[in-house]
Amino acid sequence: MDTAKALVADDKGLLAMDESDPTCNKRFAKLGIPQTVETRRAYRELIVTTPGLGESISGAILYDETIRQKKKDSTPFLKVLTDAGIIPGIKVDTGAKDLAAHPGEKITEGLDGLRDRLAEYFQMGARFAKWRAVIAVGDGLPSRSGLEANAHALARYATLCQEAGLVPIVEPEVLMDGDHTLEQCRAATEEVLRNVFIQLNCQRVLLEGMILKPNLVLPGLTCSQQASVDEVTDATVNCLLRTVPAAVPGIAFLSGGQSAELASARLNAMNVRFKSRLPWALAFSFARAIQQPTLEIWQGKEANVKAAQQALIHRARCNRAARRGEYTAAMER
Ligand code: 5MM
Repeated sequence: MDTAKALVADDKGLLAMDESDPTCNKRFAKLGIPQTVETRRAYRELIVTTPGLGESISGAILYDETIRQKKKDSTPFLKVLTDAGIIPGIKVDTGAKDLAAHPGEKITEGLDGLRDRLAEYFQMGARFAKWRAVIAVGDGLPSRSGLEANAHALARYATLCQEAGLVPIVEPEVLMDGDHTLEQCRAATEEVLRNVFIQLNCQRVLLEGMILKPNLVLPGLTCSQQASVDEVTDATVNCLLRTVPAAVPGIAFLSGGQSAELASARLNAMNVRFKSRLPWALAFSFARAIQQPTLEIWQGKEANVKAAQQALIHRARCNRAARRGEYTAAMER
């Protein structure tokens, strides 16, 4: 419970840097950065050594490769993070695979052997974990059985985490891909969250000792009718009020492919308009919306490290300001 509270304290948020090797390589490839263990390590060193990162970031989500890596001078990343006041976390799912007999739907794997892996990560110094379920919206999707299977896996993972002394970040992500409307996303997200909390209760998860990491309620990327910031924030907060128990200390949104600025603006609007009326903290746990500008500036070149770190700290500060309802477009100039 203390760790869960600390992850959303002081208007800070989480930095997701848990890209698996294939995802990290894909992002590198787009920018012409070599896809090697060393470039991935160097990029993660750039992130964890960013001066002042701990002023806006409470926790960093690592990946199995990254949690074992060190700076060039041999200091473990785990030590660098904890010295900066950042709580280390670890992604423990092993990825979303096709769900049998459910065309277009995925199930997240990784429960087999999880108890032993969690014990090892705890012993290494991790204090929270993350598992992501992926839900597509479309014709007949998500199916009831697809929803239930993913919610059940999230809940099994969450109880195992708490048994091991790790805070589970529970991430059911309704994807932005597709032409579905805001209303379809709202309906799917509400159904997903309802199922997730039913399963979390069934599996005896301590709600005070977890963090929810959901999507915002948004129209699909190719939907002809996009939504205003106020429409998105209304739909998102109302959906969460209907489904997330007040005992949960914090909700840390994923960015899901939104631009960095829009993710900050929407988080800000939610906090400006609703903060005083909400039982949980509304925070962030972004990957792309924090890292993308940094990656584009870095381009794999040592000479760009400082500028890339400045971009990272800027996004982290913008999102901390958004938690306070103090983010403005002027901050981007
Ligand atoms: C960093 O991306 C994570 C998933 O990585 P893999 O697909 O390679 O396993 C992902 O779980 C991430 O933590 C969340 O989706 C949040 O990232 P965004 O970019 O949506 O903020």
